[in-house]
Amino acid sequence: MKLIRNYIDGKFVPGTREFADVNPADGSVIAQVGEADRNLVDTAVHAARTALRGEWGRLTVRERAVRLHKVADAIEAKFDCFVAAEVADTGKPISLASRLDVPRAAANFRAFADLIKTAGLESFSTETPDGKNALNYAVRKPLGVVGIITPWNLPLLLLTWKVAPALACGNTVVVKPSEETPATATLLAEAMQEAGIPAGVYNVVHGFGANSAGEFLAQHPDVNAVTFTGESQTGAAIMKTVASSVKPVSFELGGKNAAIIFADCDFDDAVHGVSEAVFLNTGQVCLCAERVYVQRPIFDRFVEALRRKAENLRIGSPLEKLTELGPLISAQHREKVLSYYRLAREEGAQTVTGGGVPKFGNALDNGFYVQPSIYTGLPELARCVKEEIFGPVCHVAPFDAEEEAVHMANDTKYGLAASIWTTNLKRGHRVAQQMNVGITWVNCWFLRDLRTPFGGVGFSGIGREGGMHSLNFYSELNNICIRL
Ligand code: NAD
Ligand code: 6OH
Repeated sequence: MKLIRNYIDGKFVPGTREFADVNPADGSVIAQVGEADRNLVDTAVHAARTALRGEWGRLTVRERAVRLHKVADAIEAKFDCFVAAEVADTGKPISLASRLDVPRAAANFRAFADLIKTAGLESFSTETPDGKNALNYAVRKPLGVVGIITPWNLPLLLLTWKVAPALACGNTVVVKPSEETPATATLLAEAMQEAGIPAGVYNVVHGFGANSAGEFLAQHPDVNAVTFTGESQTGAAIMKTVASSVKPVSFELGGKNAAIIFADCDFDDAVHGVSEAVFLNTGQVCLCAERVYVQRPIFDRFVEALRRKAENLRIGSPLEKLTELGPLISAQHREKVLSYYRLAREEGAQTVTGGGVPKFGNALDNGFYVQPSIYTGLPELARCVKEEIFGPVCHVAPFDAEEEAVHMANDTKYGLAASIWTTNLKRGHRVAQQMNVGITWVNCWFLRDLRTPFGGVGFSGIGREGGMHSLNFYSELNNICIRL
């Protein structure tokens, strides 16, 4: 059986215990994973700290950028290995991993390599009391050792979204990928070696959250900052863990995102876009829409068109090129999603489609599949309308007036993303500007430009990453004031 190892100080090391890496498409064990105990996490943090003072710390910005481009080259050279590993770990369709996850991983390194070379900083000419001048300018320094804790839904994409800017700013990192999807973080270590990233700059520790590698990393006194993507409750736990050492945190957390569809939308475009927003990656994207609000004149037609989309999605083996919908990540997560399917009915919803588990008559029946599901008829206070489900499911509700849609969309403790579908651009701007979220799309969804601010409000996160926002999180500014 294959062993997925930790990567510490440039070496692949087994753990002190092992746990199973399960393929969600058929429940088979694909590898054992070496779990890092507190000592191994400590060794990784120590290696990362030591590497700050070595060759890595002496590279110029331009030299760092060249190495990061080499990491992207190495990812592209191993494209098929990364895709295969990501598909086996997550069960996502091979077409999705090939067009989204792996290309984005390479793009993350290229984007931040290019940005750090051109990023400027403010300077101010300041009048002194004696009528002369002082010059203020800031210099950018690495934070030091950054702890990076990531989830299972877009494992490599979300890991590299943080590793790339952290390295671009000159930090060293210790990453703790999700226990559900450990493979690509270790594979990335091979790419780092090939790209000439010095030992200790990129370290991987495998394990779980509480009382395991995740918590040991967040607690470690020599970790200078923690960046985390995952559930809001986990964010709260990590915040508690780091509070006593006053570490900066960046949190990209959960969502209960709304899509608002106006009667004047381009109907087919909106149906297609909302279907993607609900079902992509089996609904396991933090940006997915689980609340769909449709203006009354097109409500019935829209629900019917979305139903047809859901029923025509090709569910099946992630390895089939044409598969559009894979399984959920785990048996436990499937139980959670199915419990919401049951709850929706208990709360009085009408099932438009789905609500159960598909049958294949082959090994996929041992996988963690659910049917894509659409519900209507719930009151806005229903738990299924308020709580993040993180599956291929949405509730569709009608609205009459624009203000009503804005109110319902904003009536949530989350605030990650929203999408608005209208051909009236004035309305698009007006509604978008009223959304209490970090990211609003008009007539599109998950259209990403890596320079833009990314993050959420309320339970959806703290801070923004992306472009200069990432550089500002992953560096400390030292302002220098010189009396001239
Ligand atoms: P999760 O919070 O369960 O786990 C994420 C990571 O945190 C894992 O590596 C886990 O081992 C670790 N962890 C868990 N408890 C910990 C602790 N006490 N201390 C330190 N580390 C700990 O999240 P998940 O189930 O892997 O991912 C799904 C969730 O992530 C959803 O809520 C989704 O909305 C959210 N998410 C948000 C974004 C975003 O950008 N806002 C992106 C992707 C996923
Ligand atoms: C959440 O599941 C998806 C997050 C996406 C990004 O962070 C990104 O940079 O595209």
